[in-house]
Amino acid sequence: RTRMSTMHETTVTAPVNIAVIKYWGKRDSALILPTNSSLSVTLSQDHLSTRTTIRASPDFPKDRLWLNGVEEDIAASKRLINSITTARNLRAALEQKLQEDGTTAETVVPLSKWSLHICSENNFPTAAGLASSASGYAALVSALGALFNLPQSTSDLSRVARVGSGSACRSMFGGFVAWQAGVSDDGHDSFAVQVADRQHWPELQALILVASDKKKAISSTAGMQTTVETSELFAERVRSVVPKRMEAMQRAITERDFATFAEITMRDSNQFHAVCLDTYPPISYMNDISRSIVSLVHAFNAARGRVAAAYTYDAGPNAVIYALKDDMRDLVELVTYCFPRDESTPPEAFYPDSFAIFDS
Ligand code: 2P0
Repeated sequence: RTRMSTMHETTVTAPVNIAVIKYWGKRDSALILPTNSSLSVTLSQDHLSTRTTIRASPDFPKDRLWLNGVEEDIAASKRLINSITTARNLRAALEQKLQEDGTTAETVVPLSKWSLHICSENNFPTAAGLASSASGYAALVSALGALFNLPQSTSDLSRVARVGSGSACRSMFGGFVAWQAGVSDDGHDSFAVQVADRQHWPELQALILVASDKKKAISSTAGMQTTVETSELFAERVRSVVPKRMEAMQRAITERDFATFAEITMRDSNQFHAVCLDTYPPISYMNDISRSIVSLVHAFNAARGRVAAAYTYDAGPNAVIYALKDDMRDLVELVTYCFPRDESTPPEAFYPDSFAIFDS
C-alpha cells in the first residue's frame, strides 16, 4: 500500500568551506560558541560537498540516520540531537502559528511530530582527511529547513548548523563568509553572514593538496579545548590579533586585494599552528610535506616579486592554496614538478577550482 500522500522528502547539497581566519576555541562547548570570530571561503559544490536526503513519515517508528551508507546512532550524538531538535521546535512553532492564523488544521502537515529517515553522503573520499562535519551539518540543517518549510533566514538557520559543528554555520552560505562570534551566553548573536558572494571574485581559486589521508590523531573538538585551557599565546590571539584581522580581511575581500588577502591567510594559518604548538601537551598537525609546501609557496612568491599564492592548513597536514587563476596554472605546474604523484593518486584529480591530490 503506498502512502505517498503522507510522505515528505527533500534533498539538498552543502559545500565544504576553508577558513582564512581560523576558528579554534570555544567559550561554551554545549552551544558551540567560539572564543573568536572566523572567516572562510566556501568551495565549489562540484568537488567537495555533502548530499543529504530527509524523508518524514508518520509510519516511521523513530529517527534514523545513515552516513555514507552506514547507520549512525543518533541517540549517541548530542550534536545530532541538538540540531534535529532545534529545527523540529522551529517547525512546531510554525505549525502552531499557521493554526492560529486560521489555516485549517487538515492543511497543516504535522511534520514536527513525524519521525525522519536521514541519508547523508559525501562526494569526496572521507579517508582523504578533509573536513566533512562542516558540509555534513550544513546539509542536514538546510535539508531540515527545506523539508519543514521554515521561514527563518539563512543566518538564523546557521545558528542551528552551529550547534551541530561550529564550522558548519559558515557552509550555509556560498562565497566569502564570516562567523560572528557574538558575546551572549545563549548564542543568539553567534551566526554566519555572507561577506561577498562567489561572483564578487571569480578569479580566486583554491587548490587542495592531500599530503596524507590518515585520520588525524587529535580531533579539533578535543584539541581546541586543551588549547583554551593551556595556551597563553592563544589568549593574546583572541584578544588582540583576530579582531584586527577580521576587519582587514573583510576589506581585502571587498577590494579584491589578493596580496593582503593572501598575507593574512598565511599569517593566520601560521598563528593557528603556533597556538597548537603552544598548547600543553603540544599539538602538531602539519608534517614534513606540509612544511615543504609552505617553503615552496614562499619561493614562488619571491620569484614573482609579489604575493601570488597563499597556503592554509586546518587540523591536519593537507594544504589548501589560494591563488588567482593566472598564477594557479603556473603553481600547479610547479607543485606537480616538485611532488610527482605516485600510482595511487586517484584519477579524479583535477583543477581549477580545484582538487589535486599528492600522496606522500
Ligand atoms: C576552521 N577548524 O575555522 C578551523 C580551523 C579546524 C582548524 O573549524 O567542535 O570541526 O565541531 O565546533 O568545526 C574544526 O572545528 O569543531 C575547525 P566543532 P569543528 O575551519
